[in-house]
Amino acid sequence: MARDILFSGIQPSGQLNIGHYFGAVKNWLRMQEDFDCLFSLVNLHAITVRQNPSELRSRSLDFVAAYMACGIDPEKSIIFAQSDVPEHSELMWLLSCHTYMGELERMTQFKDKTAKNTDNINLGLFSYPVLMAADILLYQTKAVPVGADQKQHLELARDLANRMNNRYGTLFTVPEPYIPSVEAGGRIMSLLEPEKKMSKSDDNAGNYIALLDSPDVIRKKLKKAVTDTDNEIRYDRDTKAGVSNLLTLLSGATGKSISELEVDYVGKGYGHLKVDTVEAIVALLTPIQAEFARLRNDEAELQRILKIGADKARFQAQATLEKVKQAMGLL
Ligand code: ATP
Ligand code: LTN
Repeated sequence: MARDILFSGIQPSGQLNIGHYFGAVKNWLRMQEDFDCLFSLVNLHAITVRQNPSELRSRSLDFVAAYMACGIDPEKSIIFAQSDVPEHSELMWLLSCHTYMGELERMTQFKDKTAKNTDNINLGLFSYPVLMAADILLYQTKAVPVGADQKQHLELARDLANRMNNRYGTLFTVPEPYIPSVEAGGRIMSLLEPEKKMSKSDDNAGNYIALLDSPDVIRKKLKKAVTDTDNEIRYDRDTKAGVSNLLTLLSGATGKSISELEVDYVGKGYGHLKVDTVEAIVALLTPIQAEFARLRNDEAELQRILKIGADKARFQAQATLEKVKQAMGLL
C-alpha cells in the first residue's frame, strides 16, 4: 500500500540551531520510517530577506550535509532544493489568485519580519505563506512536521486546499500539522531573551546554540543564559521562561520528562542545571558534528543527492500541477 506523504522545509539562512532540531528535525527522523518524505531547502523563501549569493550557495550545501548528519537518509527520503523544482513557483501563482489580502495581512511572521526589515518590506515577504502552501500541496502531502511558529501558515495551506477542492473538484490532500508541544520542543526560546523564540536570523549569536557550536562555545552560551532570582528549578513558561527553556533543552537531549527532571533537581541550583544541560547537548551534538564534517567534505556527492532529489520531486510535482491547470481551464 502506498504510504502517506510528508513534506517539510527549512530556509537555508543563518545557522541551523537546536530550536530547529527539537522543533522540526527530531520529528522528521521519527517519521522518516513511516512516511514517504520530502525535505526541502526552501531557498526561495530564504531570499525574502537579502542574501549574499555565494554564501547562500555554500550554506545550502551545509544544510544538506546537516540534514544527513542528523539522520535524514537520502536512500529513504527525498532531499532537494526548492529552486530546482520550478513547479513550486508556478503553483504559487495559481494559489495566489485564490488567496485574500486579508489572510496574509493577519500573519504574525509577516508582522514580525516587516518590523525587523524596515528597509526591505518586499512582496515576497508578504506572499511567503502562499509559496509555503504550494510547497506542501504540490506533493499531496498529508503530514507537515514543523515548529509551533508555523501553525498559522499551515492553516492557510489547509484553507487553500479546501477552497480549491470545493471550487474545482478534489485537487489536493488536506495537510495535517505535526507540531511538538511547547514542553517537548515545539518552541525553543532564545537564551538571552527567553520571551522570544530562538531564531537563526538573530543578530546576537548568544541567543542560540548552533548545531555546529563547539563544546566550549556551548558552555559559554549556556553559562550566560538568562534565568531568574528565586533559584527554584521548576517548569513555568509564564513566570520562569529561562529556567523552563533549560529544562526543555535538557529533557530533549536526555529523553527524561520535565516532571522527572523537576524531581531530580529539588534543592539544586541553576549552576548545576546549566552544567548538566551543557553536557547533554554536547553529547547530542558531538556525533552530528563529526558526521557533518565528513559529509561536507564531498561537495560532488552533496550535489548528486540534490540532483536525484530534484528529479524525483519534479516527477511528483508535475502530476499535481498538470491536474490543477486543467481544472482551472488553462490550456
Ligand atoms: P529565520 O530566523 O531565518 O526566519 P527560523 O530560525 O525561524 O528562521 P525557519 O527556517 O523559519 O527557522 O524554521 C525551520 C523549522 O524550524 C520550522 O519548522 C520552524 O517551525 C522550526 N523552528 C524554528 N525556530 C524554532 C524554535 N525556536 N523552536 C522550535 N522550532 C523552531
Ligand atoms: N516557512 C517555514 C519553512 C517552510 C516550510 C515549507 C515548512 C517553507 N515551506 C513547507 C514546512 C512545509 C519556516 O519554517 N519558516
